[in-house]
Amino acid sequence: MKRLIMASAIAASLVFAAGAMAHGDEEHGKKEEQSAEDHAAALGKPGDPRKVTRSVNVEMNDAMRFRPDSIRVKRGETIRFIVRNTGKVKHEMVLGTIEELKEHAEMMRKFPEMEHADPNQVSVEPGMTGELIWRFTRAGTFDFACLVPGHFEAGMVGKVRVGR
Ligand SMILES: [Cu+2]
Repeated sequence: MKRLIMASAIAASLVFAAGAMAHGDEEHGKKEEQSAEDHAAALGKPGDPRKVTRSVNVEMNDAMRFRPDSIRVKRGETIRFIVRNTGKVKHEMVLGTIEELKEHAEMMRKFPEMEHADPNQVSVEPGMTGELIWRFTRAGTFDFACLVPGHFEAGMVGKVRVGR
């Protein structure tokens, strides 16, 4: 049942994202760009591993912090986040808008054993390193967070600033 709930939530967000992508990135007015920023597709799309332009190292720790917690990229860059968990509990890095992350954190609190594997997130066991490849197609400030129950609430969040 829990899986079902999450599966349909993911399906809904995928449909949403696919619709936004079909519009294309380039030739649209500011208005649409603004409204697109309200959901996941606003921050880009899963990156092609063959087209990575830069790697960024990120550490996650049991102080409930990302290091760095502020990352700058250029619009159009495909970033390989190399995410190392130096703590003793599992952590994860999930890209999204702060509203989505809040909603997702709420769901994780209700269903703490929920596992998920979306292209905008990577879960990393203690002492391990994971990777997340993302292409940032829009300028703006986006967020990332650890959605292991309690971590988001403890301030395990960061920002990606995408410049033109
Ligand atoms: Cu965490």
